[in-house]
Amino acid sequence: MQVSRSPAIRVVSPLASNTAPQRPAHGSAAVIEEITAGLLARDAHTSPKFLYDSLGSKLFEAICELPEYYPTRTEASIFAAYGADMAQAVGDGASLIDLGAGNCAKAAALFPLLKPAQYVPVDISRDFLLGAVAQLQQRFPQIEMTALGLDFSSGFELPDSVRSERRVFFYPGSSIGNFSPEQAVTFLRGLRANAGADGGLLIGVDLIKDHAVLDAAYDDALGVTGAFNLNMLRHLNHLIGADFDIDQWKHVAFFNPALSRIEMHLEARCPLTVTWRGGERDFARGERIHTEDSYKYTRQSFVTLLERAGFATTRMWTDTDTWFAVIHARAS
Ligand code: AVI
Repeated sequence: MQVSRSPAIRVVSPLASNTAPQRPAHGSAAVIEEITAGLLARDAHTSPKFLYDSLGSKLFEAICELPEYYPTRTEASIFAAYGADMAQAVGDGASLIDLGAGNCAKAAALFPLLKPAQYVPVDISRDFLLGAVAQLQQRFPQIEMTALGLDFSSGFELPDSVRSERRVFFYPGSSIGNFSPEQAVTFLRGLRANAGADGGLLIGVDLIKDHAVLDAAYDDALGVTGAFNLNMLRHLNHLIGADFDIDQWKHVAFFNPALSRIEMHLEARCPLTVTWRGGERDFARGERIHTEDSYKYTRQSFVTLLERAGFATTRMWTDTDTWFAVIHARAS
């Protein structure tokens, strides 16, 4: 049960001389400020981007292998079954801009069918991208490749090195679900502006299904998703010099049908106090930190969202259970 009461908050000046030695904070001033604001909010929350330090990224890879986590394998089955159809919808010779490309494997599997003229993988970790792209370039020498290391989630503009004709954004994995619907429209409008009049979008979207299936996908029997969520506390300890004790917190995840989203929280197992560089907060037993949302759509609700962002859906492919959809849309 979520305890809803005014939090006991003490804001401590970062420069104040405390008797207890402060743990070092490794985040920038802006990061410390962002996290502090979330932790001191009445309903404490943190951005899901803090789930992904190097261990968090490995735990997410492990999640994708779990029997309960259907999105990865379901989307892969749709690409495998309908890749040729998708290539026909997209058309060859496009500039394929892969958002959150990681190891570039999803896009690379489609290259023989999509035959892009240019491949532009975008990821926050440029060093990781460069290694993956060097290998890909050897396998596909005919495709021009330009890696971009940037955080695309908060708006971006493509550099001139990206061809201006036939820009097609590739956004698989249902990461669009980690934005609220309003944020998603804003984000997609940004893609529409960058795509230009002849551009498009190939996107993976997770669909509403049996709630038990959804709950299990975010609260697996092995506890990998729990470790992924709890690992955020280790990451926060590093970033803001906090003293979160992992043992005092538990992973909570459930589908909220009213908002059509999975919610992930970390719940205090006992009354406790957390201190960090510049702040301190008491948490009651049962009080939570909201760490992530993962919105689920109906096919129609996502088409409507795309329309609000200036895209017209041309094709949609799903698995036989209609658990997941891949959509091609063009600028309208
Ligand atoms: C990255 N994103 C699409 C995942 C999701 O399903 O929302 C993140 C995740 N969180 C817990 N499990 C997976």
